[in-house]
Amino acid sequence: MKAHTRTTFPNFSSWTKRALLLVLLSLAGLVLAACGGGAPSNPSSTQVTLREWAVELQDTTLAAGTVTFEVTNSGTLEHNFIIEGVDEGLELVFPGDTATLQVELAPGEYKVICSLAGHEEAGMVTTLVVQE
Ligand SMILES: [Cu+2]
Repeated sequence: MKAHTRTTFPNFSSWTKRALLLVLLSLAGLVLAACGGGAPSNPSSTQVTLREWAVELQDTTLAAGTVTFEVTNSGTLEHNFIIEGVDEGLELVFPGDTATLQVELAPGEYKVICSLAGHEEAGMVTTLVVQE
């Protein structure tokens, strides 16, 4: 009998703790959900370097979602930045300039090129992998 009265209150207390924990966990879940699926692991922006003759990606694998590319042309010729299968691109980046491009990326494998005549063939091509 004594043991019973001793356990009743602690049981209630641990139930309260469990309920509080559940509330905290679901709040944490809401915060995570508010950030959007996949997006939290993406950097706010990623660097790209264009030069003769390469397209260099700081991150070759990104999570799906909104990505801002900061594209610097460190070469001596004009270049552009095209992600095949994505509507937007940077038509012309002058030597020494940095341009930004914000795009919405769906999961998949993308060919990234400079589409100026002969540049892709000369080596300005790389692959970007976008994961779910
Ligand atoms: Cu080029």
